Amino acid sequence: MSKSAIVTGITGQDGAYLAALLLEKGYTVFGAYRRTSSVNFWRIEELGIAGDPKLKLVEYDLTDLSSCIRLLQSSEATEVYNLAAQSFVGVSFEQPVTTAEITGIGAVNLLEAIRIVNPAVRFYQASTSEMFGKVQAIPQVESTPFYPRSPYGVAKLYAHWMTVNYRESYGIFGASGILFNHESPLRGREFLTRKVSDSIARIRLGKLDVLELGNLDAKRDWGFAKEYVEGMWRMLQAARPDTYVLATNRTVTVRDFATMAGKAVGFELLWEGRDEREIGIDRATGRTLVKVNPKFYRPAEVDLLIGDPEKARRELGWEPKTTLEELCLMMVEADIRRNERGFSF
Ligand code: NDP
Ligand code: GDR
Repeated sequence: MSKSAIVTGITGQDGAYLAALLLEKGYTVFGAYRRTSSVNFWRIEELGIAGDPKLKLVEYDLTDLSSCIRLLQSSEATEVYNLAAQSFVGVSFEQPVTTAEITGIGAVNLLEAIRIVNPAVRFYQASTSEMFGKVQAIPQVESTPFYPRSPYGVAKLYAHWMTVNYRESYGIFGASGILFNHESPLRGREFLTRKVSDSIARIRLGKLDVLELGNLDAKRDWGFAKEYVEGMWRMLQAARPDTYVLATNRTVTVRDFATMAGKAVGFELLWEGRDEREIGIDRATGRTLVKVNPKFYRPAEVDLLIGDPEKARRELGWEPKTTLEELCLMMVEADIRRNERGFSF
């Protein structure tokens, strides 16, 4: 029998890659999106799956339990991947309540819908390395204590524990993937890597003067999103529901990522000054290409993330393949092409 799955957050980066993967595997995919005056499907269009007859786009409201119940009833899906969230850490400080409702309670609405409609449905929760927050161990693994540092991280931690709780209380197959940052040409432009790749492309094309960033010292473990969604799927095919870290086990500063992106288009960035006065200068021309703007600082920062995906490697056979250099080049090249044709997402 052909399988079917619900993917919430179908309009986001991971939703698009996961839908493509599931379609490739023969699934019928119910891509759930929220009602807005103009829905944006540019990512599934870029992947060429928007018109696939096995991709059914369905409107729902994640914050409304009855809507989640109807989503489960009408689709008769056997797997649910909960990727929808207010996912931008910076915004969560400005909108903590909305973030809690979508990113935290939203997951519980789906878990409740599963419990009511069909407890045999397998559930994937998109958990995050932001739950580790203030570093308690290096590298971070599944047993590392959590210490979230943003309303987003706190909301995700609630959803994570509710997933574990539904697993233990009701025997629901609830898997939680603690995914470290994963990026791609489909990343939203508000996130660091895509902001950098898009801005560096525009500087190279003469469409932007300077790239303004916040904390250059933050360190992140960045992988390729397309590989991470494969890990999500594997978690739901496992014999038992569990919690897994997906990461690359390499960490790089924001500054070094910007240097890498500059190199992809022939800039050699040299860094001068400190803190708010730090700038990145192109060696050949002496031109300032990167500046710090404190408006991009966060009230509380996660300084260092690096994850060890050994458990996922051992139990799921999952491992990352694309290097950060390859990923960075892929993103900058995509943004050069997009900017040349005036594409603005
Ligand atoms: P995106 O920000 O690209 O996508 C988020 C999705 O959530 C979008 O489809 C968005 O829809 C949807 N959404 C936002 N608010 C609502 C709402 N009120 N109701 C319904 N849907 C809503 O995130 P990613 O694809 O990068 O990430 C997928 C998931 O994984 C998220 O939960 C994220 O928090 C988590 N995660 C991501 C990591 C990463 O590095 N990318 C790492 C770890 C976890 P719309 O287009 O309408 O805004
Ligand atoms: P993050 O991603 O907060 O790790 O959350 P983001 O790309 O926003 O920030 C990464 C790091 O870069 C620093 N930074 C800046 N960030 C942005 N966005 N813009 C800037 O100008 C800038 N300058 C410096 C940040 O302070 C931070 O340290 C992402 C999201 O996808 C979450 O949903 C997910 O859970 C985590 O990754 C894992």
